[in-house]
Amino acid sequence: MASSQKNLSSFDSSSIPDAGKMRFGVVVSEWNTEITESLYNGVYETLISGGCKKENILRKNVPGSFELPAGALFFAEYEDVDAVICLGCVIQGETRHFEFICQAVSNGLISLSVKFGIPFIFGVLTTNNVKQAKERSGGKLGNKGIEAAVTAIKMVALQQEFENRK
Ligand code: DLZ
Repeated sequence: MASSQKNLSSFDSSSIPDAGKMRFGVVVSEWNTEITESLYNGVYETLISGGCKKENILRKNVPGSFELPAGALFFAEYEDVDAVICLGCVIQGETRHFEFICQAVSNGLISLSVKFGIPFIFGVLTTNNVKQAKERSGGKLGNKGIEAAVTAIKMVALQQEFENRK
């Protein structure tokens, strides 16, 4: 289903694993801050309602989305976290910044997942305009922050499932 018709935040809350013993890093880009703050609120509320303790949600800001992989790397190197959620909003402009930033972030995060063996979640809106971004950060198409938090919880639970079978 195309995202224009789907509420990105619709999920079955009974299928979300308990996040009571999980610890998350959240990296938030300061570009398009109104949007990224809404994404963060979605992440925070979803982690808390999933059972995560306040003190186990560690937040750091970075100047723009291009810096998200570096911020995520610092979490992996210096903090004991189970997953890192990266939040940004890249809006198509008149230059080619858009494609370079989006590619760098997605490639950077997948490389980090492979290097550190923990989930790095891509909570970055890549839209044509501010209207589309607002619709996806608490508007009529839900909040991608919620989706990012649910994905993080599910991926940590999956990893723990494998580890518990050792
Ligand atoms: C420079 C730039 C531009 C043009 N657009 C965005 C954007 O829409 N969203 C975003 O998160 N960041 C943008 N940036 C900033 C870059 O991500 C980065 O912070 C700078 O290029 C410095 O490395």
